[in-house]
Amino acid sequence: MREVGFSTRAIHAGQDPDPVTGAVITPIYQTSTFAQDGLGKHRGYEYARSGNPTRTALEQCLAALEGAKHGLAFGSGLGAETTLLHTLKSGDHVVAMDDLYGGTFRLFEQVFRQLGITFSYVDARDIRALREGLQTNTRFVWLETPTNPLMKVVDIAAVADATHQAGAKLVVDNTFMSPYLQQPLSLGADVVVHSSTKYLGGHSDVVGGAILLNDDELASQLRFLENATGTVPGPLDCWLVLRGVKTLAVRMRAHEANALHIAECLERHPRVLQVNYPGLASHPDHAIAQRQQNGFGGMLSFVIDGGLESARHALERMKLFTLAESLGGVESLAEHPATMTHSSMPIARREALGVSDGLIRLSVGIEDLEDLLHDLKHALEQ
Ligand code: P1T
Repeated sequence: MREVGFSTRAIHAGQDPDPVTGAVITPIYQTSTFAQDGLGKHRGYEYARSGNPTRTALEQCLAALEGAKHGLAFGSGLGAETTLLHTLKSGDHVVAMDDLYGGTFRLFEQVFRQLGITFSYVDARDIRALREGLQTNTRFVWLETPTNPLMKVVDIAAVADATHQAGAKLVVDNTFMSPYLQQPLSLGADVVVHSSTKYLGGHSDVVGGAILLNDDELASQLRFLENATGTVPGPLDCWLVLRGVKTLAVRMRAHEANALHIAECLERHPRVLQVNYPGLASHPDHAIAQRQQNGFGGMLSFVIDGGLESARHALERMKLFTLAESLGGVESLAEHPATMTHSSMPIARREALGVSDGLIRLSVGIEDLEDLLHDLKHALEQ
């Protein structure tokens, strides 16, 4: 069959008109249970923790977008990660990228470490360091790329090779790029994780997560665990993400156009010490970003001179950029990683990484560029 394009999949995959009523949009099956026709006879759904048609539509759509055989939707990004980590057992080891969402780090260190799973951290841009970090009991190598909040870009194909040679699986958190800008499975990753709260939903009105993969055995283990542990999303939330992904391509292009321009302006600003945006030629990972991504996205971070007080002043002066955690919505957000999204990381670790007090992270929305630039210029005045 002829393969259709990304937006066609986003709008139609898993979303045939409703067979009973002809409804063009997948209904929100707001029900906790499904009538059965007899003992052991049902129509594909029994109890809504185990499955719900709105969730099925979302899972099929997301799988089609990531080029995956299997898709699972979850109640949050961390719910997806939790379920994936439950496939490990005491004594297993995970090598993670050193720069990660603070909540993921907290899940590793404060929840799963207690269960006997060990975690170590490397800058996976350095393949030699990664190889040295792999152990005989390493089950997963776990990456974000670009990373949150420093926007480091990791070579997924090179890491996949090293990971597979060690007999482990590569997990890539693709939240910052979305499947429109990066498809990790096609680069050799084994599992893709998303916080669908972000670009997939796209409108800051839902919390959700997803896992996409090709491995049949791991997929069925995850389905079992999702049902057994209850990390499921509700039908309305699935529907909101489904609606969001229909416009993913146009939104990502708009986010990127604004972000690139803002990154260039910040780079020239006298109060800005450093800009982390992989679309800038000055970014140390620009070449690999160009090679493995279909664009550079809407996330960036920068360091303002004067540390915490300067960052506080700038963030409190922004009007269009709302001071808030999260990212990926049509509206622009700004946040302070050291005291907000990454506050659960020990200070020494944060400082060693470069998550400094002067670091500000922007999720550049799709408002009019001139208005965003005006807001930032005003915020950066002394
Ligand atoms: O918030 P939740 O849907 O549970 O997803 C967690 C998560 C996972 N992975 C990445 C890369 C993320 O950025 C997040 C959540 N991040 C934020 C809330 C934030 O402001 O960075």
